[in-house]
Amino acid sequence: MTLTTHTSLTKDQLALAGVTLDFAQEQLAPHAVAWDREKHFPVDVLRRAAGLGLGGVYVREEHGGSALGRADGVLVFETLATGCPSIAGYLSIHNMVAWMIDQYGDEAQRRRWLPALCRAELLGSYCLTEPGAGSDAAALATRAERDGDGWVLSGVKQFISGAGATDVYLVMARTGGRGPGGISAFVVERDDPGLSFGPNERKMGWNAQPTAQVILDGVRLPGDRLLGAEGEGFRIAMRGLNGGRLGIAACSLGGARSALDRTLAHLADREAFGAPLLEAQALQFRLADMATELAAARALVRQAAEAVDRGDPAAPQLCAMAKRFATDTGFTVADRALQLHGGYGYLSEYGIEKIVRDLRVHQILEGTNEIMRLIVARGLTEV
Ligand code: FAD
Ligand code: 2MC
Repeated sequence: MTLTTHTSLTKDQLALAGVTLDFAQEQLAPHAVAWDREKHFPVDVLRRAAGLGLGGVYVREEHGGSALGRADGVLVFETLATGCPSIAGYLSIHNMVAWMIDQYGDEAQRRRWLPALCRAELLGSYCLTEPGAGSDAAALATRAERDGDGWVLSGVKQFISGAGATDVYLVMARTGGRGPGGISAFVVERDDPGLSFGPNERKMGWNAQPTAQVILDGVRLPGDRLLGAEGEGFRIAMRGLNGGRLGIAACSLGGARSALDRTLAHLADREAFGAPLLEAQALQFRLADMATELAAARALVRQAAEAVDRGDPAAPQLCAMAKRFATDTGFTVADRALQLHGGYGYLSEYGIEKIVRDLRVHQILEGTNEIMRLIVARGLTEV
């Protein structure tokens, strides 16, 4: 890991990265290929990660969280993703949900859900996308109608990570008129009558976690399931995504870093034309570019994380820049690593093709990279 070592970390951050790296290498990496093949969602391992404080990374300590900032968080998720980007990606989403409840919930809501989410006894899912509203999230059609003191929710959420295996569903639904101002956020529990799930989607990567529709068929909720104020749901959802996009960006860095490290080892070991392939300068230059591009992406991710931590108004744009750049770079680096493995890169057992498949979706989810460009461009032209 010499080429990719961070140089400006505090002692605490180095210790955090060390613990997380051990966990990733011991508890995730040895099983990642099998979980992908068997489509196994390792809830027991998520609970062990929570034992290290990774179930409530950004949640305040009084509710069982680790109270870390985003600059720490990106380090955690990059390091975890060296073991398995899919599991690290799910844990990032779980932490987005926990952060939203901590940030926008009242005291009773925080007490009700956060301690168990921090221990990963309860797992979270984030439900924004619908069959008819993906990039244009403010066009969502799921309705929440008032019913006495409570609400009745009806609609379908599409592509929900963890759906069916998780317990706490943070659902954005329309309580008012068209557009972002008519949306509110609700906490739905797995056992709420009227909630059901579509089949686990068959997909290219991210196979170590389920993806399914969440179907709300007249789900009746008491009034205390509304998170934040009525009409605030879209802004809550977007603020959650600022941090979530950093988590996904960091997972791309971790997956690519692992692919690069494996490539170094493979080329040192593999001989052709009478010498180890690592001695070929053409390949060394390729590795140098991969390391350089990852370092640049990491710097952008850290810069955006620090902007979130200090409440910089430009943080949404910086998060979008970082997500776009790091997920594109991560995918390209992983794909080049596959090429440098020759035919072995294409075999499942080497784990490289799995990283490529996992990182591909990071360019799509939590806002496609086209939408990231839209956010950055709006920031440039809105002066
Ligand atoms: P569309 O919005 O239909 O876009 C299609 C294409 O058009 C894309 O290339 C897009 O970039 C482009 N496009 C759209 N609008 C513009 C524009 N204005 N300018 C330029 N290009 C544009 N969602 C959740 O809410 N929760 C989850 O847990 C979750 N997990 C996911 C897990 C997986 C494995 C996947 C694949 C998706 C997940 N998603 C989740 C959904 C994901 O966020 C959406 O797929 C994504 O936001 C894109 O929406 P869409 O698929 O409807 O594409
Ligand atoms: N941070 C903070 N606030 C934000 C924000 C952000 N990133 N983005 C929008 N807002 C606010 C914005 O400031 C505005 O507030 P106000 O009414 O106070 O002025 C409000 O939200 C409405 O925003 P816009 O007017 O920009 O809304 P518009 O509909 O034009 O566009 C867009 C919003 C395209 C940026 C948004 O729909 C978007 O991000 N789309 C992508 C959807 C997405 O990321 N989905 C991910 C699903 S989750 C997932 O994939 C997982 C794997 C979990």
